[in-house]
Amino acid sequence: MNKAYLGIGTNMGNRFDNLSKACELLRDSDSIYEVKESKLYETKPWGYTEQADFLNMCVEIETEFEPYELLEYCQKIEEELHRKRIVHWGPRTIDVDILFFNDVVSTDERLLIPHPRIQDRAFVLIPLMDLNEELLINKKSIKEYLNLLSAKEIEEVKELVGYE
Ligand code: PH2
Ligand code: MG
Ligand code: MG
Repeated sequence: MNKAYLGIGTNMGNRFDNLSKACELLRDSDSIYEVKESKLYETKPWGYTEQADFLNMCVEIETEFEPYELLEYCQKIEEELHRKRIVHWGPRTIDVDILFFNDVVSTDERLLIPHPRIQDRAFVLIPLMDLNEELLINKKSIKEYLNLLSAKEIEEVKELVGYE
């Protein structure tokens, strides 16, 4: 059995529904077991900043998929939730990225694992910490990377009532 970590983000439509549906679709797969969810975070857009705030989370999954099969399944979820690719790093109903897959290193341009920008993104590091504080990138802990970043634009979502 393989263990993988996924990063999920959304900043269009009902963001909470989008995250819920993405997790439901992960659980629907016969090849994915044990979907463990992080907390949810409202985050300021990173990279391309002229867009709405995101909701972000991470999940830890156990899966029989191999990396490319998991990639295809993540893309299927994105299609299902009507993601359109318009602006690079721009607004999206859902983005499902593979962050880690066991300790696989893939340098193929279609599938880079570990995800190359985890260490720059507090919106990924913080929910990853909810799931597993022991994860390492280049032999450094995610906590060490997080100490180098500002986490002030990452707000835990505590009250879901009326949330979009
Ligand atoms: N995703 C991006 C670009 N910028 N910013 C936040 N806060 N959250 C994201 O998920 C995100 C982003 C491209 O994948
Ligand atoms: Mg993506
Ligand atoms: Mg992404």
